[in-house]
Amino acid sequence: MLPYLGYLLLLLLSKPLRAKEVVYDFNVTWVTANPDGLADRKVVGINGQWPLPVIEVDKGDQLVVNMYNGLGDKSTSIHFHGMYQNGTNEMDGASMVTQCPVAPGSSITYNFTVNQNGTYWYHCHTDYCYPDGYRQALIVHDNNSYFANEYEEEFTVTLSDWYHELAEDIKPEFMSVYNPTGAEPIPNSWLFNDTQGMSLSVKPNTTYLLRLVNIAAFTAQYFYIEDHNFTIVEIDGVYTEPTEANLLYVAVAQRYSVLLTTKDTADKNYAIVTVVDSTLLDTITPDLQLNHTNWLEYDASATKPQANITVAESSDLSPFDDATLIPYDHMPLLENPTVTVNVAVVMDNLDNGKGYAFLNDISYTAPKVPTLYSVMSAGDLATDATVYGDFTHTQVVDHMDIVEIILNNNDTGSHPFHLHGHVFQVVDRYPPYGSDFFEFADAGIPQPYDPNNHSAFPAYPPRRDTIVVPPAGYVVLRFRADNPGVWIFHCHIDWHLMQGLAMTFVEAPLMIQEKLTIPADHYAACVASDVEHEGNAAGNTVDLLDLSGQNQQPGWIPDGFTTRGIVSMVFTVLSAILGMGSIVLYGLSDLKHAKKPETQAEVSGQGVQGGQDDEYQD
Ligand SMILES: *[C@@H]1O[C@H](CO)[C@@H](O)[C@H](O)[C@H]1NC(C)=O
Ligand SMILES: *[C@@H]1O[C@H](CO)[C@@H](O)[C@H](O)[C@H]1NC(C)=O
Ligand SMILES: *[C@@H]1O[C@H](CO)[C@@H](O)[C@H](O)[C@H]1NC(C)=O
Ligand SMILES: *[C@@H]1O[C@H](CO)[C@@H](O)[C@H](O)[C@H]1NC(C)=O
Ligand SMILES: *[C@@H]1O[C@H](CO)[C@@H](O)[C@H](O)[C@H]1NC(C)=O
Ligand SMILES: *[C@@H]1O[C@H](CO)[C@@H](O)[C@H](O)[C@H]1NC(C)=O
Ligand SMILES: *[C@@H]1O[C@H](CO)[C@@H](O)[C@H](O)[C@H]1NC(C)=O
Ligand SMILES: *[C@@H]1O[C@H](CO)[C@@H](O)[C@H](O)[C@H]1NC(C)=O
Ligand SMILES: *[C@@H]1O[C@H](CO)[C@@H](O)[C@H](O)[C@H]1NC(C)=O
Ligand SMILES: *[C@@H]1O[C@H](CO)[C@@H](O)[C@H](O)[C@H]1NC(C)=O
Ligand SMILES: *[C@@H]1O[C@H](CO)[C@@H](O)[C@H](O)[C@H]1NC(C)=O
Ligand SMILES: *[C@@H]1O[C@H](CO)[C@@H](O)[C@H](O)[C@H]1NC(C)=O
Ligand SMILES: [Cu+2]
Repeated sequence: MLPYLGYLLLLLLSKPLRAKEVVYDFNVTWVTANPDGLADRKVVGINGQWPLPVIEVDKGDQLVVNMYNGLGDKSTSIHFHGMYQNGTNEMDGASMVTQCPVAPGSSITYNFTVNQNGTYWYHCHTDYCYPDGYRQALIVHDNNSYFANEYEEEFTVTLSDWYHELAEDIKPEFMSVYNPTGAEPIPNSWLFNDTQGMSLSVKPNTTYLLRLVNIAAFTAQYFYIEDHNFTIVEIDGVYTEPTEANLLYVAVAQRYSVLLTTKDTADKNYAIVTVVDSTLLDTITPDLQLNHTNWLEYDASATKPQANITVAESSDLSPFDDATLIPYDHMPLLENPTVTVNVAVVMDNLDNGKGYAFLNDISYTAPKVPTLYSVMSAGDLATDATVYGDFTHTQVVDHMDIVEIILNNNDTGSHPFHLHGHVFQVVDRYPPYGSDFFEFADAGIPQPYDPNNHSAFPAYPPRRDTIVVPPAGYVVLRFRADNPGVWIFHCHIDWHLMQGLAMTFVEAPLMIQEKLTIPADHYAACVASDVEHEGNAAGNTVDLLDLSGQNQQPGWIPDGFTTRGIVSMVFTVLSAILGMGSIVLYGLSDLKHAKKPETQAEVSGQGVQGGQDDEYQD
């Protein structure tokens, strides 16, 4: 009797509940690819392949990734975007935040439990290596989702932009005195699941789950399917009330899962249309193909016509407003904040003439010791933000604090902000999605959030891990500090992160010390990279409050000079030196002509910056 009961119990429990260990061995090396058919280029491959493998696990699984850096010339790491890393902060993969860069010839193992559902991705988070192809989807299957029985098959599709040059070769032209306005590098092309002109083969009268992931370095894209509506069921790993839509705006790092029901008849193929948000681009050369057609293929023998595009950049056709979605679990608005972080996005020049990005007056500059390792070695002082240095922009919060981030945008560009380790509630956004969202509202005059005069907060705010803060507008976000760890909050446009658009949350540092053990191979990566893994942000292990020698952002332009003034002065001098009448300031294609060996001053300027734009940031 008893053994029989035991057997029954085992039968009942083992099938749905047994979590397994899913192991991936990644040998990361350079390979050659040409996904847009325009140029062969060096890309980061895994086990000799590119596109990279999609990581797939079931909810509850233990995911183990053994990574060997076989690149030979470049450090690397992996961030599992959207994974909470609850209890495993050391596995978050952000170089100089939670680990050291993994040097060529070194290995590291990531090992964590995936206790969440939905659509995610993984990407390199050391220097700026993910635009070089080191990014791919990560799917967490969940047979218990409320829509699990509503679809027959699923598709995962990535959207991305594509550069023909290595990010490290683009960088010197972007972070340059020749580009004082910080005009972002213009991609050469755009990809749909790492290719172009793809067909998704479907049967009529069938429902599919389509997972969309924007894995681009820079640009958002609009997405729609001709003559088809679909139902949003997930954003960034959070199930939503099923919500019908026909046009999505997918910013960098965001994910949408939609249910798509095909038509009853199969006589025709339909265009799947993507349109680049061209308001992000400073220059649009005539050769750029900004909108693309892929197909929902009902009949392989029928024609595949190019789409008749119905969305223009500032058309009155508005994308679905993600700020209005309701999480399926109806988690209510978090209570009033116990900590408020009020920061504004600012783009400005520093005294080396280059363009930087700031939250208030700090341009994130990587510390000499990964912030998590400073937590581990700071004892009781770990609660003092001083330890983490002046340029990591660290906010220390207590366990279970309700944190409210008021993110004002004093810039005229939009920015997709991402928080590691959490999803946040989107409690307010201005302006709301609409015709003037991407153009800037209010004539581009920043409208800061007023805590005493704002629109009513939703009862069940949408939660996600990446949100677009509109030009000259704001977002207000809330999260509960229920995940001890060091979590970076940053703009996911990789060029803006390079310019310093990031800050750090150190959440419950004393609990981190209690609960975490840094694996030996993680510390060994520091030794191999010659990066210190003890002490404060300056590597001081004796006096943790002495930050002398810390990495710093370059100096401010002296009082009495305006940015415009100094930039035009620099250019006057340069024009004279170079014997040029004028230099066109926008677009890298123009900058190429102006590219010159850096002057002595430039070189030493970079030296002072240290971690800022040379090392260890994504
Ligand atoms: C990684 O791949 C390269 C190129 O195929 C090979 O030479 C190297 O031995 C591999 N290393 C490991 C650790 O698998
Ligand atoms: C991964 O971590 C789990 C839990 O700590 C442990 O049981 C397991 O042995 C680890 N696996 C590997 C391959 O390190
Ligand atoms: C989920 O369902 C699919 C399809 O029915 C099946 O192949 C898979 O094994 C199931 N996964 C789990 C963890 O039960
Ligand atoms: C994850 O899946 C479970 C079971 O399907 C569900 O109850 C839970 O709400 C989901 N989590 C989120 C954040 O949507
Ligand atoms: C997209 O690309 C990945 C990686 O090559 C592949 O696993 C996946 O099946 C592709 N998606 C579709 C819909 O073909
Ligand atoms: C899509 O939804 C709109 C508005 O709800 C509706 O007017 C239209 O007929 C729908 N289109 C299709 C193809 O179902
Ligand atoms: C489509 O599928 C539904 C449900 O499977 C079925 O009731 C309906 O008759 C089908 N319609 C056609 C035209 O095949
Ligand atoms: C689509 O792209 C073509 C060529 O890039 C351009 O001429 C056209 O204006 C674009 N249409 C829209 C709606 O963006
Ligand atoms: C494209 O769409 C417009 C607006 O709906 C329509 O007037 C035009 O005839 C269409 N062109 C083609 C080639 O279908
Ligand atoms: C952002 O703009 C607002 C409104 O113009 C201004 O009050 C605030 O000082 C600016 N913030 C920063 C950091 O420049
Ligand atoms: C509150 O905000 C609205 C919209 O921004 C504005 O029109 C109104 O004047 C503000 N009211 C007060 C009292 O500031
Ligand atoms: C982390 O796990 C704890 C329970 O161990 C839970 O209370 C908390 O909500 C989790 N936080 C996140 C962000 O997953
Ligand atoms: Cu940005």
